[in-house]
Amino acid sequence: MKIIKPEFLKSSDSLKNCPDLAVKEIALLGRSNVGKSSFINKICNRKNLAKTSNTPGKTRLMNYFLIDEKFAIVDLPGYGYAKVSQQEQEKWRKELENYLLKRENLAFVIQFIDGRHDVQKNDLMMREWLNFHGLKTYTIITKMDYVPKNQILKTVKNIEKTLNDSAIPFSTQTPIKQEIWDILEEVCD
Ligand SMILES: Nc1nc2c(ncn2[C@@H]2O[C@H](COP(=O)(O)OP(=O)(O)OP(=O)(O)O)[C@@H](O)[C@H]2O)c(=O)[nH]1
Ligand SMILES: [Mg+2]
Repeated sequence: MKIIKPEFLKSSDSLKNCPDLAVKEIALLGRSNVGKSSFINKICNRKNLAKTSNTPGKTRLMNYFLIDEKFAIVDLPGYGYAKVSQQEQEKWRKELENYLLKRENLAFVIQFIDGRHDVQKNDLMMREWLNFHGLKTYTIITKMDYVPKNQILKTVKNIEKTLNDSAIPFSTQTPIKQEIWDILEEVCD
């Protein structure tokens, strides 16, 4: 797969404001700052299609990207951003759950885990929730360029063990692995 025409479609604050689409969509889920927006830019080979930032909590809306008119990617707000008020976090959690449980276009979720750290408690809680509701989920480990070469295998194995799922390493600094394209292909038919 080679992405030729990626386009930003719209931002949505809730399920009811999500676009009417004729294609399926993939939702990107992970803690703030894990690299979800950077992932979109990398696979689309664009610098600023999705807004990235060193300041966590940049993405507060669900951002829709239409990829070659074949599928959509939804960049979801990162969880675990402490500076957002408790009340706002709770409101967003409800919107997110509503979206994940009811969005008909949703094919599967990709959960992003930061390769520099162990799986965090909120990552695990999120995964348990996804599993409980039977949502199909893939795992991608980000920022692998920070992980020393001799630690890569251990890092991947640790995360796989904690989540009880296979995980694909990823970095904005190195070529994209075929397994990632394989996942994206799945949503095209
Ligand atoms: N070195 C390196 N930096 C990365 C990688 N992925 C993301 N970053 C950096 O990490 C920071 C956060 O990346 P974002 O893509 O904005 O993270 P996000 O998950 O979209 O964050 P929110 O929108 O807050 O949920 C940015 O400064 C990125 O440049 C990576 O693979 N390697
Ligand atoms: Mg983002």
